Amino acid sequence: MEVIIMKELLEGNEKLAEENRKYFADRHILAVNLMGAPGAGKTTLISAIAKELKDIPVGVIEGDIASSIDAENLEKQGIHSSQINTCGECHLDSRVIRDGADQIDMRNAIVFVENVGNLICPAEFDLGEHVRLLAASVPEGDDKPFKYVPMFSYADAVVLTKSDLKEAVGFDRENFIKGLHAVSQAPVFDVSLKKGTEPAGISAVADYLKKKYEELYKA
Ligand SMILES: Nc1nc2c(ncn2[C@@H]2O[C@H](COP(=O)(O)OP(=O)(O)O)[C@@H](O)[C@H]2O)c(=O)[nH]1
Ligand SMILES: [Mg+2]
Repeated sequence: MEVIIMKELLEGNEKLAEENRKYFADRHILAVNLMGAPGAGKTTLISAIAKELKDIPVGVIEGDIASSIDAENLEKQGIHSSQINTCGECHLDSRVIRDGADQIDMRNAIVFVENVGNLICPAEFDLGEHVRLLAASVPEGDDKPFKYVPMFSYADAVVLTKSDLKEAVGFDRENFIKGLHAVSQAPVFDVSLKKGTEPAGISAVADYLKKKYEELYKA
């Protein structure tokens, strides 16, 4: 796999984001910027959504500071993926998204951008996406919407991942929702994708994205 290297912090990110939006529209692509902390379950989520979305192909532009582990794993599952290495930068920018999209070269598809894992920098960079999805995992704690306001207010929808761990870690969902509602009205999807168990809650996320896709391209 040829890994795309992100070389410099972007000037004119907004302009390139608009160009990406046009590029995606020309190809009938719904672009989803998936953000979240390292280990929140982003790659697991993409793979489960791809299985659920049987009639819409899914592609992935993977962003990591180093390695191509996620893209290689997704490719093994038959999910077309490209890998960007940001070389230490804590977010992706619009220019590399275009390179990643060219590499997977898809049409009539939902393309996820798995952003670099953290709850801070990605909320400052428009990539030309249509949907901003935040994976917030239960073990991170129910207080995170109070602490990471820019990220939680940036997201169009929140996937509460690792819901199977609620009891084990004493997660107070009401407090989480209180924090979220103070800054956002984004819908919340509770999902559990624990290895070796039946997936729970994933069809609602897939339906949400399918509806967004159809609103854009099948109206
Ligand atoms: N218990 C549990 N573990 C999960 C769930 N989703 C993901 N994981 C595990 O969490 C770890 C990190 O997942 P990954 O998808 O790589 O996270 P990423 O770094 O955000 O892409 C892996 O060991 C996954 O198997 C879940 O719903 N429940
Ligand atoms: Mg990942």
